[in-house]
Amino acid sequence: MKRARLPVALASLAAVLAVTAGLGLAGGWAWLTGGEQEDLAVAPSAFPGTLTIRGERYDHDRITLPAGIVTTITLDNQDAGVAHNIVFFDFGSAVEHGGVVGGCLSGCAGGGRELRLALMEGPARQAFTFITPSQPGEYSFWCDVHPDTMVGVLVIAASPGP
Ligand SMILES: [Cu+2]
Repeated sequence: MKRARLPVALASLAAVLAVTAGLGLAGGWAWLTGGEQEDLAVAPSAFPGTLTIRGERYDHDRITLPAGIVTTITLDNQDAGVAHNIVFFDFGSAVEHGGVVGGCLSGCAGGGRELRLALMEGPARQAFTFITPSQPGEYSFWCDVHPDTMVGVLVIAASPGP
């Protein structure tokens, strides 16, 4: 029964994303993560792909993605005249971290593999493509300039069982 309902859930999800794209993604994401999780089996990969910064805040403080996939996130800094970036840490909190996550394929600072973007003064956008960590768990992220207020967690979901 669950499998038969999946296409409906996908269609609903697409509709929700289409609608929320014009209304502000934060509300849509809250709706997606607030309930209906049993039907929305695709929710772990439903992050809309753009992380917006406004008023020295990320519009998502929790990004859930599957393990070991190639994905692209666009960082959209809308704070005019204010420099921001994003960096992802290996484990633990942003304060007690174990180093920067690797796996960046393009768009990261200095062309390196570390998942750290160069500081950019808004308004500006930067897309970066990376391989998500293979190890499920929580990876903190922050802005190097505002580590007290601009923090969040990248949740790497375990791959679904057979
Ligand atoms: Cu910042």
